[in-house]
Amino acid sequence: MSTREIRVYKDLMGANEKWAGATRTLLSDQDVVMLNLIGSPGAGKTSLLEAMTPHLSKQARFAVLEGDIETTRDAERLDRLGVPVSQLLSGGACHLEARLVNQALTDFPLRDLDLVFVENVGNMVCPAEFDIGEKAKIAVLSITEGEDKPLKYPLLFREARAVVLTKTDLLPYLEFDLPACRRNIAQIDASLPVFEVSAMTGEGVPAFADWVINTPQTVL
Ligand SMILES: Nc1nc2c(ncn2[C@@H]2O[C@H](COP(=O)(O)OP(=O)(O)OP(=O)(O)O)[C@@H](O)[C@H]2O)c(=O)[nH]1
Ligand SMILES: [Mg+2]
Repeated sequence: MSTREIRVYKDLMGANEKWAGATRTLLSDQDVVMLNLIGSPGAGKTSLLEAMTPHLSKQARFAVLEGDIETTRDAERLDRLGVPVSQLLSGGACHLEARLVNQALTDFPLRDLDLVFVENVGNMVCPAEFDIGEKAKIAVLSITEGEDKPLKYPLLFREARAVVLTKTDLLPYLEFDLPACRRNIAQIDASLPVFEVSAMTGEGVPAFADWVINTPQTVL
């Protein structure tokens, strides 16, 4: 009688949940809040972090974990501003997994930090499905992507605790319907705060940074 082998791989999400849980415990023990920025490639996530840095660094001690498929380019951008930063390479995956984030966090001096931002791999879909142990997910949507995106990719907007609408300096040049975009976001979750920002002009950046700093952890 011949035998045949069937390999079964399971519980991948379960393993991810365990690492996410370990991270949550690690961060709450050290009283550090971690925010997971999620948005399409080029939505302006790194630019938002760069623009927030002068304002945030006056009020909080923060570090950044940069998620990408390849290169250390984004980490280099934050490093140039003096922000403590590590680059996480996803190995081709479209999202960061909790284990990699946990490993990187254990190398940070968490005792000296109040906040950690994770810039997830540029993607509006996959990262929203994965818990990495963050306190809150933040949706980053640029106005160049179109006002219909919250309706077409609702999971991110269901999971997020806030939305940052980026590149508002381009509003005069686009047919982007801002009120419709706000209505579409509200259709997914009417309680979501929406911040309109331009990393280029700096408009709206302090308001979002203040929200990050002043929002009680219990609300996030
Ligand atoms: N006009 C304008 N352009 C912006 C703004 N923010 C970012 N950009 C431009 O958008 C492009 C992408 O910006 P990034 O900050 O690299 O976007 P990202 O979301 O970090 O991209 P990935 O990490 O590759 O997913 C760059 O050319 C930026 O200069 C903005 O507020 N206004
Ligand atoms: Mg980036």
